[in-house]
Amino acid sequence: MDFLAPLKIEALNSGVSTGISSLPAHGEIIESYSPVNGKLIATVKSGDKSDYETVIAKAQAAFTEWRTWPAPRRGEIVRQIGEALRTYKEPLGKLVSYEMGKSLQEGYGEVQEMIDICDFAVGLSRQLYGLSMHSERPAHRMYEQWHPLGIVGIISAFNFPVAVWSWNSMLAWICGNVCIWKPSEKTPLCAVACHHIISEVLKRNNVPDGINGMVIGGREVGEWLSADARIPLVSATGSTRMGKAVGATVGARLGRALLELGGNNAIIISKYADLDIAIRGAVFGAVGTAGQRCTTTRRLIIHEEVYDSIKDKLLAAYKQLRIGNPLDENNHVGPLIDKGAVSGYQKALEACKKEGGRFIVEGGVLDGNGYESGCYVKPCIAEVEPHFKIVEQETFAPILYLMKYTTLDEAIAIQNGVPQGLSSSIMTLNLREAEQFLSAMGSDCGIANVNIGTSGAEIGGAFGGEKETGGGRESGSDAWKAYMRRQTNTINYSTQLPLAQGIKFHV
Ligand code: UN1
Repeated sequence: MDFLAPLKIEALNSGVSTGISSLPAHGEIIESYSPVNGKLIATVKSGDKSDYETVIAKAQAAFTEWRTWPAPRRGEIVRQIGEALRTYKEPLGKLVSYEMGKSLQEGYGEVQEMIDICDFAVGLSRQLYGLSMHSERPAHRMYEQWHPLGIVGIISAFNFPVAVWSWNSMLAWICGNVCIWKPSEKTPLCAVACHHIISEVLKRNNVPDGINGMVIGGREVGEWLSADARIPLVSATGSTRMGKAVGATVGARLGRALLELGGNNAIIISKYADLDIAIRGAVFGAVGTAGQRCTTTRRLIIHEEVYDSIKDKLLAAYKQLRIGNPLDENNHVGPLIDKGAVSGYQKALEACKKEGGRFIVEGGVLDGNGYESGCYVKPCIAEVEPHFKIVEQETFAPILYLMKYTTLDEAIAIQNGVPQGLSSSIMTLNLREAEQFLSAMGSDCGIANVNIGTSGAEIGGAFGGEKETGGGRESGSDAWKAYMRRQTNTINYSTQLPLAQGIKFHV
């Protein structure tokens, strides 16, 4: 636990902060247990409604100043945050691995994703472009500008406890917004650590205290943010159930919600696939992060001619998997986040069997030496029919469903035939198949890949999906526009007042 001291994690930490200062918190104490070994890491005092109000007031005041900073200057702050994250990559990556349970490589990878979004945001801080248009009236100029919104509420999930918050906050900041973060109460220490790392940068640069608010707590904090008309944008990552509640509450006050919710991602493996790449993509996609990414591969839709050989290769690959302490780099698969997740996994296995699923790699909960936390489960594989109810659901665990297809049209229909629409892939070396999959008649997902698995998207693309995934886009491309308001400006520099549409109006 050599990583706790550099991150200034103490036995009891405040879960309320305005960015530079941690504030006294008045809510319940949250205990953070590691799913790695079941041990208590540290505790966090959560925020109550009065703490929330303090953070909001500070954020509102900070916004009036922060919005006057030129965007490239805001970018310079984010550049320094990226530098600080490089300095703390090792301890923060270890804490992510220890508190959340993902492998150490993936913990480091998550911090790298934060660093990458900082670099992206720095460049973007000089590229918040609006268009200029030709006015239909003489001696008029028309153009658009992008202005900040104000306070951005960020609700993030346990599975990417730091990266997803950084996608939102780094972009929101260069756009001139201030943020209030409600991290998952399952990974509160990762959030506290981020605050400590960033507060040094904010302090050194005299950034107004309040741009980086945080209120750690249960679902009530999410409800306060969603219902609060002082918060023009709420960006929420998590389950579809949570997203529907946030979307409805934010929608009822006509605020904006940016939702990144569940996925039920499939890989189509064609008879023209490079089978080695297909297997590697499928196995990492299915068991990486113990199946707890929203981009995890949950379904393989396999051409009948290669079905048996894919099955054999999967069986061989799953035999090699080492399950255990994720901080030990020899292990491939760590624990699930908590015992609740383990019971969700067990229920899904039962439901799958009940519907007629056949397990070719059996699941089960591990116990004994090294598995004392009770959170380690066996990655498993079932042969199913696409119409099974359980196959239409997202279970946040390493359960992989296999299905057979004959024609590509059929495979695409199976792939699209679920309520979620986040990530999708086709493994094929056939150009016609690949292009059909990417066309308007192909995948209906926000992310569609060729010869790459469903997980592990780069930050440079817009990240998110359709249908029950919520429709939001975060991270790269022009996702920044969601964090700004567009203003159309028309300027008359003539001596007349011509009206649009040629209307004549004389008085
Ligand atoms: C998530 O699981 O919420 O594409 C985010 C990926 C990661 C992000 C996942 N870059 O798998």
